Amino acid sequence: MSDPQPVYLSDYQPPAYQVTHTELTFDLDPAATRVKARLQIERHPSTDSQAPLVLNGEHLTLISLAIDGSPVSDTAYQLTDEVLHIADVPETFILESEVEISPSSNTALEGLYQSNGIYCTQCEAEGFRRITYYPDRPDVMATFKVTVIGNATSEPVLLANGNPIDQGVLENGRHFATWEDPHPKPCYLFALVAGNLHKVEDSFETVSGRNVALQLWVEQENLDKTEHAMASLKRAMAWDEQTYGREYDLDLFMIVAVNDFNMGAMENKGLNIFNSAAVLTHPSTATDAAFQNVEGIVAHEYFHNWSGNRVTCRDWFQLSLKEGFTVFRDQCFSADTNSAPVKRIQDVSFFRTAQFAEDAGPTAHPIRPDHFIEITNFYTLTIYEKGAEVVRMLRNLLGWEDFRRGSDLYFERFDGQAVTIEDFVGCMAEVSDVDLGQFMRWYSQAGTPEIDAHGEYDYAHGEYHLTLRQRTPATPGQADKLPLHIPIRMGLVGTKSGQDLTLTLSGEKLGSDAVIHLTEDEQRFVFSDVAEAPVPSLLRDFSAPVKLHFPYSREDLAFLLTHDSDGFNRWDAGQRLAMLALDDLIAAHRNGVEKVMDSRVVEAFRVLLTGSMSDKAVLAEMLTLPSEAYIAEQQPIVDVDAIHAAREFVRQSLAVALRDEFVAVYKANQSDDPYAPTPEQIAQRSLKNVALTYLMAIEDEEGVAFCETQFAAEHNMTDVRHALTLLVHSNRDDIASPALKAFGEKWAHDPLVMDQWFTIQVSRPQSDVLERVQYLMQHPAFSIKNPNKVRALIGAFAQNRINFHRLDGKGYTLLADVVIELNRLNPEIAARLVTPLTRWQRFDEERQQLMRDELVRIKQEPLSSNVFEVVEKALA
Ligand code: B3K
Ligand code: ZN
Repeated sequence: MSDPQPVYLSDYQPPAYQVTHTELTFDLDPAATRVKARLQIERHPSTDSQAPLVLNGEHLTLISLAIDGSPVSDTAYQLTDEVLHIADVPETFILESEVEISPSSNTALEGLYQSNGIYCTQCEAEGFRRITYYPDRPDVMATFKVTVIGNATSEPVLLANGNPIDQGVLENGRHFATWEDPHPKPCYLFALVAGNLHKVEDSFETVSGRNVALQLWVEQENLDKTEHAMASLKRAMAWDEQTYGREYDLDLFMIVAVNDFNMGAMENKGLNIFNSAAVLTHPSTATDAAFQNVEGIVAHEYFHNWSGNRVTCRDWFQLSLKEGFTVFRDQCFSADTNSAPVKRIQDVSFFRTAQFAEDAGPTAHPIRPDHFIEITNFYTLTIYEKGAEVVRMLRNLLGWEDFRRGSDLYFERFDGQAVTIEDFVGCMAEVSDVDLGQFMRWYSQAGTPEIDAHGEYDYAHGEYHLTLRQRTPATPGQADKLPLHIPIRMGLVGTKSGQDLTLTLSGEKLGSDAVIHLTEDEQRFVFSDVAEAPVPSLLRDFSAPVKLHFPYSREDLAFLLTHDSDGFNRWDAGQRLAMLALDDLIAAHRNGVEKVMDSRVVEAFRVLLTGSMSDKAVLAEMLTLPSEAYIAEQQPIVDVDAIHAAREFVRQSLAVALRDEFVAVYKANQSDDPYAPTPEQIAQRSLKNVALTYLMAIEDEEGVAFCETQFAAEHNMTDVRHALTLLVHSNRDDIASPALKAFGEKWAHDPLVMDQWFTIQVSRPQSDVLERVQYLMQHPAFSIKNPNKVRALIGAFAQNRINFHRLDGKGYTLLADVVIELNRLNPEIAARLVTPLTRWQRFDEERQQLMRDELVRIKQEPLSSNVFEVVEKALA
């Protein structure tokens, strides 16, 4: 067998044949579902009349094939494992086919499969080809009419995209429903659901006064977990009308929750299918983070109705066109609905940890890749989150009003079309007259740009000289990089006044907070009329997805921590200050020298804890130390043990020095109010639980008692889970073991809570974790076929840095074993799971060798194209 081959953006050709209308009939059966397709097909005017019709199709058994009512003879077509080739077809015709598929044996969860007995589909990116023979590409857009036939008892509910137009009873206990979607769509947005589902219903009146029925379909036992998702949906619908002028375009919008799903959710037209983890919430089963995640994902999928569905991607290289824009939209929605600074801090914190790591590793790729082997591998942090950062930069470069005009133009001009990133950016340039030529490089250059900044205050002339130098490191296949257009929002904070000074650049007054544009490799900015020595506050609100280095002293950082007018940079100053202390401690640990806590960090924390900061949510973030993963990203070679030891030392030192303050904060933020996922309550819980985390760093007796009480009170899952986690991660097994057991028994029936139960155990620092993972893989609640379980147990273990990276290599072996098994069952999940091993270059030689050995072992297997592509890059 030859290795899978890449496809190239430069090879793009418009489709030779368009499907203008698609009719499908599904006769459902677990192992032998019959799918009849009736496609109206037209040859593209520029296509040669001899051009064959080539349709994608995988894992299909062809039963029959006819053109305009006449069977296609065996010699007139060719069939491979991947395509159906018909040599001679008319200019316009009806193609009818019938195939058989087996949803019950579909463990890849792409195409039509069964989850807990419920039939459901996942077609993005290339899953529709597992349903019927079709030109499975996003630039083929058709109207759809779909009939679903199922068993009336086991599949009382039969759903598809669009509006229901017919239903009825058939013989042998069967029944049917017919659905019609009037909006032409690519087949990746096709959806079908059938099973024993129950609905919660609501409605939304659109801005133009139309009534839209909203339905949330779940299994019966989950009916009490839908309220938050429904409320989030309504908020998202209203927000998109108010913010982007976008109204919903069908009379019905449905969301279905299923347990087995590769990603979070899918934006199928009018029929979103969700991973149950991304939709179900209840105060007793879901944490605040889960509530916020659900709100964000419900909104994200809804927003796709315009950014993705009405206007879609020409080809999969343009994936970020819909994903980057839609992530940006959902981020803004969540910021408007909750605490804006906290949303930004959390997003950036995650971005700088995970996307920076991706951009620095062997699978680094541009926001618009120029080739891929398996598109499923490109649903990445780069396409999604870096894509969103680039859209955010556009919004900031144009200002909101022009950006909104550009977005209006984009939606109007390209409605019903499949387009490119140039089309989107072109609209933005057209309405604003901003030259975005150089800016386009963000889409084609991979890697995280690094900016070295230096500043000097010239007392004699009252000037501040700021020099910025940019470089983007080489990434696989891209050795040389060109300078990017980097907008840097900044201020100069006067060290005497503590205020932002007015920025005057080349005689022009820019105000006290302004954006400067770095476009060259190196640029010098001279600010005049600077009356006092300032500390620069650079990259405010993380105005560009870059690493910015400035030689701040610890005094500078302590000053910015309390004086910067930009909330994000106040937080970032705290992170930088903590990082400087952590660097010293990591070095001390490596050199076997006694660790000494930097008193400036202690004092900064004391100021925070006892000061008058009113935003508890931001305060909780400011009191949170950089994660081990983030610290690792800052080190040239990752020393997992030194990082863990240094961070623990800081946590314990702060807890010892500020014990009484933490106790006071904990007590002051207790509440018996009934749970609500409001920003105020979430802020209070975060702050309380951060304080408790410090107290448990020293296993303070009062802290242990707080944990026990908080766990036993069962007030809400945020508090219960946090208390249980702290106990399980402490050395108080006497209390933790019975608590863990009780929790596991109480929630044995709830898969989403059992996911949490798995994660809590396998992320503890104690060295027995590997054995625990092996043991829990045999637990009845675990299944390797369920992606949520794999993420909760194996994925979480691979994030447990000191245990996954144990020096005997057993952590790596365990992960590789699971990857090998999953490669056969679910290649998409297998390829994601292998990621931690691909980062081997970042570690010491001994670990590098162990990790590479496991990658080589995986490579020797007969691999799916998904895992092949990732492992091949990792070993290149
Ligand atoms: N568009 C989907 C992605 C599904 C792809 C899975 N292979 C989810 C989202 O971004 O909304
Ligand atoms: Zn999306």
